[in-house]
Amino acid sequence: MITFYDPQHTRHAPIFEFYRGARVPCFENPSRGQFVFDELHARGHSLRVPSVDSTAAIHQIHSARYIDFLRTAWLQWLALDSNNAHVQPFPSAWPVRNLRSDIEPQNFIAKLGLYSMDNGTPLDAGTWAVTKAAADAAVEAAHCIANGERGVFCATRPPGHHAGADFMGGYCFLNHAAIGAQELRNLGFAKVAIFDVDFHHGNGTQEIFYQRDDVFYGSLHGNPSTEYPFYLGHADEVGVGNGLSCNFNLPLPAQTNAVDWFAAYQIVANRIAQLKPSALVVSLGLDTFIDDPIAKFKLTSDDYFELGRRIGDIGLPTVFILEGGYAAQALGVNAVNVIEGFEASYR
Ligand code: Q9C
Ligand code: ZN
Repeated sequence: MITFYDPQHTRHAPIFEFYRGARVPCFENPSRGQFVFDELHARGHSLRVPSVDSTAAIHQIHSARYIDFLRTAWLQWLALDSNNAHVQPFPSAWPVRNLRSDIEPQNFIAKLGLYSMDNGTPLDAGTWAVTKAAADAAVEAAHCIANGERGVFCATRPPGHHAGADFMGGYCFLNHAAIGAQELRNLGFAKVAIFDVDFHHGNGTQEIFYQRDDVFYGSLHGNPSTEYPFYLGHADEVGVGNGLSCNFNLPLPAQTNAVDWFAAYQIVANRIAQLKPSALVVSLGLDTFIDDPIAKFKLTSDDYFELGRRIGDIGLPTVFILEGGYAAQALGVNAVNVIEGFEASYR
C-alpha cells in the first residue's frame, strides 16, 4: 500500500499542554510519528514524501481568515516579543454564544481564542508547515485512488478531525480527512464516505459536511456527555438540509471492549455499504487502544489487524488518515496492523 510520511513532522513539537490543571508533556508529540515510521520500515513498507500542493483543497474546506491566521500565527506571535520563540501561546478567552466572532480582534491571544475550541491545542514554529504537509498527503492520496490504487495510508501528524472550517482544537489544525474527501469529490468520486474510528468524535469533520449529501460522515466514539469534545457527537445529530441522514453518530460508553466495539463498528460499516459510496476515507484514530493514556476503550494490538481486514471487506478504494493514538510505543504496531489487515482482505 502506498504510504505517505513527512520527515519534517518533528517541526511541530510543542512542549506542554494542560491536563487536569497541571502542565504535562504533550501527548501528541513527534515520537508518535517516529514509532510509526520505524514499524513501517521494520515490516518492509516503503514510504513516500507528499509532493502535491493542497492549497486549493484547503480553501474549499477552511475559511480564508482562519487559513491566513494559521499560516502567519507563529510570525505574529514572534513579532510581539522575540523571547516568544521559547514561549507557547495559549488562548484565554473565547467568543461563546452572543459574543462577536465576525470581527477579528487585533490582540493575538484574542485571535487565538477566536480560532480555537479549547486551550489544549498548542502551536509551534512548524505547526503550519507540518499540518500543511499532512493536507498535501491527503490530497495526493486522493490522486492515487483516482489512479486506481485500492488503499493509501497517510502516516501523518498532527491529527485533524477536531478542526472545523474556522477553528483548531483537540491537537488538530487542518482537517486532513475532510480535505482528502473533498479532493476525491473534485476528482469525480460522486459520493464519499468518511468513517471515523478515533476514540473521540470528529466534531470538525461532522460540522464541515453537516449540510452536504455528497460526503457521508459516520463515527464510533466515546459518549460526548463524558468524553472530549463534549459539545458534539450525540446520536440525534443526523445532518440538516441536503445533508439530512448523511451523518451518523454511534456513541459508546467508556470501557467498551473489542467485542462490543466491533458490533458497533459493523452497524456503521453496514450503513456505509448501503449508501454505495465510490470511495472511503477512514479517520484512523488508534486511541481506542487499551493502554491509551487519555482514552477509555479496550482494543488490543491484534484487534487492529481485524479492523484493517473489516475495512477492506467494505470493498471500497480507501484513504486512511492517521488521527489520534497516544500510547506512542504501540502506535507503530497498531497502525501497521491496520495496513496489513486491510491488505490481507483483498490479497
Ligand atoms: N488536555 C485526538 O485524538 N484533550 N484528539 C485531552 C488533555 C483533548 C484528542 C485532555 C483530547 C483530544 C485527535
Ligand atoms: Zn482521539
